[in-house]
Amino acid sequence: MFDRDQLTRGEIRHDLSHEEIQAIYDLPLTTLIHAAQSVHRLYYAADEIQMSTLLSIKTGGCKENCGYCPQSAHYQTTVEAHGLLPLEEIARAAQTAKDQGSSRFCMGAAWRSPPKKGPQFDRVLEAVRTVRELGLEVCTTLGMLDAEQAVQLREAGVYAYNHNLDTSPDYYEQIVSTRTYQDRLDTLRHVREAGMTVCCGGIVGMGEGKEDRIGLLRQLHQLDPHPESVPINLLVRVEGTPLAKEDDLDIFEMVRTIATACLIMPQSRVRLSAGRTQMSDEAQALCFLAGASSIFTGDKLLTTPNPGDDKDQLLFKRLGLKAVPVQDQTTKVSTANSDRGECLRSH
Ligand code: SAM
Ligand code: DTB
Ligand code: SF4
Repeated sequence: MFDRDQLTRGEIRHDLSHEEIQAIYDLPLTTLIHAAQSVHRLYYAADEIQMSTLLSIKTGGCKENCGYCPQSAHYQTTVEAHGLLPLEEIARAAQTAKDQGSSRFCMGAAWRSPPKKGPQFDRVLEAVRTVRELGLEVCTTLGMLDAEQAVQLREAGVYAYNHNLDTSPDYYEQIVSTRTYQDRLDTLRHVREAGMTVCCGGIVGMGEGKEDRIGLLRQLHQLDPHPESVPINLLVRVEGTPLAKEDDLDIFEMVRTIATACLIMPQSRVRLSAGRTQMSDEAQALCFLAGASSIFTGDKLLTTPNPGDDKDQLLFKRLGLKAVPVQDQTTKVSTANSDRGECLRSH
């Protein structure tokens, strides 16, 4: 069995079994939260939350059939599709995000994978350079990447690439059939090999069982190095998608997922991602206690609602939390090592 002391010392491991991760997940909630918060403080300031802002730079009409996603062309939702945004519009949104305290700007596109070379991909690369010039950490999430595209994005200045595993390998086929789990792992390898940091997590509340949440956590834990960012999304149920009528998840399952992620990937920044509009302030506070130290800001995620800056500022004030300061990112080298250095520094 795992050594609890080893765990709370924040040691980096990749070899915990399903049963060992389950034993952590099943700890009394008080013990689990205390352990996760203690480990979190080894690497991060307890009162600092990273603010990340999303912009959908190409919306809807996606060829994939991810059962949760309002942007899939397989489902009829109210999402208004649009092509790749003009550069000026992206630059304006990034400037606004910076002015409002965000340190990371994440551009998302509803693509199976970005178009190979050509004017569209060139515009994405130009957008990356523009956002980086503003001094923001640039994140992109554009679907599957091959090795060459990953290098191009890295050279343009992408710091982090988001590509989620979504759920356990066992439950995955119930949710998506147009791309395999292995396709996702291949993209993550290309991202890592190109020298970008990895942002990879999943979604809870899709009707999966506890064993699937643990299965997802184990997949993330086995990635070596661990993803620098781990977004945990609570399903946003969107009318028209196959998961629109999914039952509510007991919110403590989300809290346990976050705390376990913090314990089994101690240096990773765990992000309380989609689904905050469905959560009470108290539930969000529990997620922060469980070690979540990042959120998406603004009143919109990619296409669905998010609490918005006024609500978040009030919540932060009540909880005594503050944003990770915006540092000039223009000279930051996007390698895993520099991100780990930053984690250690911010302790
Ligand atoms: N098309 C790209 C891809 O799939 O990687 C990038 C955009 S995609 C919308 C980014 C992630 O958002 C997905 O991997 C999924 O984890 C999350 N997501 C999408 N729809 C969601 C929903 N309704 N609720 C919660 N998370 C969602
Ligand atoms: C992630 O894990 N969550 C964000 C970000 N990465 C790209 C996206 C959430 C999307 C929620 C549904 C929507 O707004 O379309
Ligand atoms: Fe397309 Fe990404 Fe939505 Fe899947 S999650 S349908 S790949 S936009």
